[in-house]
Amino acid sequence: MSSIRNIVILTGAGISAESGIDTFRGAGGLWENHRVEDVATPEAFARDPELVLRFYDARREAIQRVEPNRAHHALARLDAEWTGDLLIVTQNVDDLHERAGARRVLHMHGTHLSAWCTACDARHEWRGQLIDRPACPACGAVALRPDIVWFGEMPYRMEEIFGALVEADLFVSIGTSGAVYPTAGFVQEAAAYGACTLELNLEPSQGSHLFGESRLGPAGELVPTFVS
Ligand code: BJW
Repeated sequence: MSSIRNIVILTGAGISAESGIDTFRGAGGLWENHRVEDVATPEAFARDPELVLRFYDARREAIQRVEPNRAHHALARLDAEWTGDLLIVTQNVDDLHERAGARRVLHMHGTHLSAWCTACDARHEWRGQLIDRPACPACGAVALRPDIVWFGEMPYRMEEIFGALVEADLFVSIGTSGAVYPTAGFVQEAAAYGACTLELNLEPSQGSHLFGESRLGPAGELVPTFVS
C-alpha cells in the first residue's frame, strides 16, 4: 500500500448482510413478493403510495434494530487511521457505517432516516412512520416521501464521487452485485484513471472480470483482513 494515498471504497447491501439486513437480489430479497425494481420507483409511488410507504416503514424500523458488524468496524478503523484521502461511497440506506464510527461516508442512494418534502424540498431526520401521511414540519404540506434514490432518479453527489474516482489510487468494491448503474461503472472509471481495483464479495459480481483482483468470502472476514 506504500504508493497508495487516495482510496475510494464502494459498499453495497452485502456489507450489511451479516448484520441481518437482507440483500436486494439474494435469497430473502423479495418483499411481500415484490421485486425491489417494482417498489423503488417514482411510478410505483404514484400508483400505490401505501404499498411503497409500508415497504419503507418496515425497512426503516428494521435497520434501527440491527448493529454494525466486523466489516463496518474495520472500515471505521481505516477511516480513523488513514491520513490520505478516503471516501466510503455507500449505496446502502442504513446508518451502520456511521454507527461503527466512520466519518467520511457518502450516501449516494439516500437514507432511511430522512424524509424529503417534495413541496418545499426540505429534508428532515425521520425515525418513525410515513404511512400516516404526516405533514412536512417546515411547510405543512402532505408531501413527504422517503429520502431514497429510486430507479430513474439521479443518485446524490455524483460530481463529488466521480472527482474522487479520478483521483483514486485504489478502488475497493465490497458486497455489491454490480447489477445497478451508475455504480456498476465505477470500477472502469477508476481503472481508466490509473487506480488499482479490488473486489471483496461473497460471490463474483456481474463485473468481476473488470477488477484487478477479486477476493471471495463474507465481508465480515475479508474486510478486517484487507484493513489490517
Ligand atoms: C455479500 C455478503 C456477505 C451477500 N459478504 N458480500 C438499462 C441498462 C443500464 C442502466 C439502466 C437500464 N435501465 C435503467 C438503468 C438505470 C438504473 C439501473 O441500473 N437499472 C438496472 C436494474 C439495470 N439505475 C438508476 O436508475 C439509477 N439512476 C441513474 O442511473 O441515473 C442516471 C445517471 C446517469 C449517469 C450518471 C449518473 C446517473 C438509480 C439507482 C437507484 C437504486 N436504488 C436502490 C433502492 C434504494 C434502497 C431501498 O429501496 O431500500 O438501491 S435499488 C437497490 O440496488 C438499492 C441498492 O443500493 C442497489 C444496489 O444493490 P446492491 O447493494 O448491489 O445489492 P444486491 O442485493 O444486488 O447485491 C448484494 C451483493 O452482496 C451480492 O453480490 C452478494 O453476493 C453479496 N453478498 N452477502 C459479502 N456476507
